[in-house]
Amino acid sequence: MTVANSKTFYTGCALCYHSCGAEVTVENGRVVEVRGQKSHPLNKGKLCPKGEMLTEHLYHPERLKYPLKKVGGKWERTTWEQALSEIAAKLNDLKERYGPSVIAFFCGSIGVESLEMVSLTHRFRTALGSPQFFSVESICYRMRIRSRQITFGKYPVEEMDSPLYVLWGHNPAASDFPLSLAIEENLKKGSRVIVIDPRRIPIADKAIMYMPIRPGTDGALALALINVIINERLYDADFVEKWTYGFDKLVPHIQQYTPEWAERITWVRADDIRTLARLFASTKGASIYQGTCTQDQSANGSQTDRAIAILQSITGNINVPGGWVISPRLRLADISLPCEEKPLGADEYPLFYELWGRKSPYAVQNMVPESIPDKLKAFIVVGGNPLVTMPDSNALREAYRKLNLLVVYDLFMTETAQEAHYVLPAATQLEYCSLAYNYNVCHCLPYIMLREPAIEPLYESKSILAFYTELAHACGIGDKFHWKSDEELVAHLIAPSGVDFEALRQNREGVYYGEKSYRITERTFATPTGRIEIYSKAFKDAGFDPLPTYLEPTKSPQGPLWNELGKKYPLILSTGTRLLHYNNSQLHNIKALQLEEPYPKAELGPETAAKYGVAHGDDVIIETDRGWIKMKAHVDERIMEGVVLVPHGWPGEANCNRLTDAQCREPVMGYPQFKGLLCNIRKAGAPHPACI
Ligand SMILES: Nc1nc2c(c(=O)[nH]1)N[C@H]1C(S)=C(S)[C@@H](COP(=O)(O)OP(=O)(O)OC[C@H]3O[C@@H](n4cnc5c(=O)[nH]c(N)nc54)[C@H](O)[C@@H]3O)O[C@H]1N2
Ligand SMILES: Nc1nc2c(c(=O)[nH]1)N[C@H]1C(S)=C(S)[C@@H](COP(=O)(O)OP(=O)(O)OC[C@H]3O[C@@H](n4cnc5c(=O)[nH]c(N)nc54)[C@H](O)[C@@H]3O)O[C@H]1N2
Ligand code: SF4
Ligand SMILES: [Mo]
Repeated sequence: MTVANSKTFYTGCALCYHSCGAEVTVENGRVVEVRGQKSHPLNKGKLCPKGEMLTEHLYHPERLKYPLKKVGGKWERTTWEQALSEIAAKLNDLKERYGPSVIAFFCGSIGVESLEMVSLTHRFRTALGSPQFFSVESICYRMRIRSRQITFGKYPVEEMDSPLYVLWGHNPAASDFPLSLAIEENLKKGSRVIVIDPRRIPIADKAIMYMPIRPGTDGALALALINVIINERLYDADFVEKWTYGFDKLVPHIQQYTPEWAERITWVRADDIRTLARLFASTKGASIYQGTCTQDQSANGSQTDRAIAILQSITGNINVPGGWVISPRLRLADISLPCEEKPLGADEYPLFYELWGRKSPYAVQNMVPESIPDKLKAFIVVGGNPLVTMPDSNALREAYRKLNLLVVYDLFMTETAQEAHYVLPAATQLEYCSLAYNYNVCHCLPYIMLREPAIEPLYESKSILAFYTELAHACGIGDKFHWKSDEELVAHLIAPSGVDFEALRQNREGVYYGEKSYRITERTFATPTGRIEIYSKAFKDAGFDPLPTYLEPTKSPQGPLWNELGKKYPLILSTGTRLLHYNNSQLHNIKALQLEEPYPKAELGPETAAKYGVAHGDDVIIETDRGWIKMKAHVDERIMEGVVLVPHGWPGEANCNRLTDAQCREPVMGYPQFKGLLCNIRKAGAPHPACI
């Protein structure tokens, strides 16, 4: 039976950054069904368990319905007009008294992956005159983009279809639904998989090699692989000769990093390292999938990213089918206004800030706790939940409590929102027009589509354009926000790309904005030498080793603080393994997903569990020198002994960022060390190890 006023809308699912295509049926003004879009190249008609909950998420009873203001520690309902005029008065007062740079912004992963949210945040912040844009960019993925830009002058990404997938700290079955679908298909056609992970993830059972590795030490493994490939002459000599710079310097430098040296650090057997090097180097089109954030969040992050880029390069696996490919760029309008001041961290982490004269707008999140209240006095948080997801939640919460103004614009009353002075209800991306683009993490699919507005904004929620436009008017800078509708804004943003807004409106299921090409020319690598820079002058000029090196995690059995911490915190901790049913701190309030993943689990091996008096299913306390959390023990022989793995994003006593440390940083780009820390574990209620 067809319903008279039933209509289908096309959209990119915005529950995580993959933006899978979705078809949404609306009847009588209400979304009644959501399906995977069959024609979408990423998800081919399927949705992951999170995407299947789009309707539940949209109509969740806990959605924020109207603006709230905290009065005497309690929430009171207010109007948009009242809230925005009070917020504007505070912003203008702070700006007048201390200058605009005390006003900071935070965009979470939803914030930065939504083109409109990130663009308008930059517009608003620069209209005020503030350089302080904090976001997940200074803890996730941007480091790898940066390290590849430094090496290639561009940003090559892994292909979806490869004859050899090296899953190196990456578990697509949990975190990368489109890639997981592609691997499944390609395994049937003869592709092979190698897994490097402290946990024998399910796909490792189908792999030709599985290598458990001590968390935080991947850089040492990468260096030893380069050593073997060079010394056994397994590299692609023609490619190296023609397209790389500095190989002659790499050869003597890499001699110190033997497989035996790496075995002592990584706990991977030297013979296995040799076997892996041979397998990798002998497969044309092999590709390393290095974990979307795994390698970035370790002490050696940028150097590991560079070493992995060098592995792809010396084996000639750049711009070949299956390997890493430089994808056509989507040119978009930059609507930020000129802002001369530097963001926080620009002086401390210059390579993160500036490359070859081009400046980045990203402030360094790890510096926030120490910068409030002297340097930062107000935060506007959009599409993020920093008090759960950013390093050192206890320190960050204490710092946020000293802010003169905290505004949160979100869908739900998050832990961050609970600390705010004002909470404003956001509309989801089913409620207004926006652009869905598979830009960076897309494995080379130059594909875009509109997110058609399926329904009007619910309750008193507003789109990001309406929020910033009205706030700008209240602040007296409304003339900088002239877009009359969400459609007009998208048309403006997309104009430089060559894809016409009308064409997007007509091709409702999406369009390719460019063609993939494997050609390499003299202009492919936009580095100062015009080649792939194995030897990086940019690193040297910033005071770092121009050839890849290894740095041990700050808190580890071989690190500088072992003598101080090792006795009390003898186990290795890695935080943030992804859960299929949640996205970071999101979706934990959806009943059907709670049934799948009812409680937070700390994963550890049976010998480790026995040694510390812990049984499967026990409530356990995990503790570091920064704090403690409570989870349930998940004892599994698939976990490397001596290691504890915990997910992030759980609220309250299970928030693993109570264990992490904003001072424990990667030296080049200032990222947090989330992988490779030190902890202890005990059954809840058992005496503290220090008391035994
Ligand atoms: N220890 C540890 N911590 C980690 C990690 C780790 O591996 N280990 N991983 C880190 C990484 S890689 C990342 S990217 C971060 C993620 O950190 P965040 O981005 O802070 O985390 P999310 O939970 O994704 O927060 C997104 C917020 O946006 C809201 N939201 C969703 N849709 C909309 C919308 O349309 N409009 C608005 N206004 N809001 C919306 C959600 O309700 C949610 O509150 O977590 C980091 N934290
Ligand atoms: N379902 C779901 N999908 C998500 C997210 C989510 O929360 N839920 N978050 C999104 C975000 S913001 C991001 S950045 C990505 C994250 O994506 P990834 O960083 O790729 O995270 P995972 O896929 O969990 O893979 C991490 C794997 O690395 C292993 N591991 C832990 N420490 C180490 C280590 O030091 N070395 C090595 N080699 N392996 C290690 C873990 O056991 C785990 O299997 O996922 C995104 N997709
Ligand atoms: S992976 Fe799942 S949550 Fe992410 S966009 Fe695709 S369907 Fe949505
Ligand atoms: Mo991330």
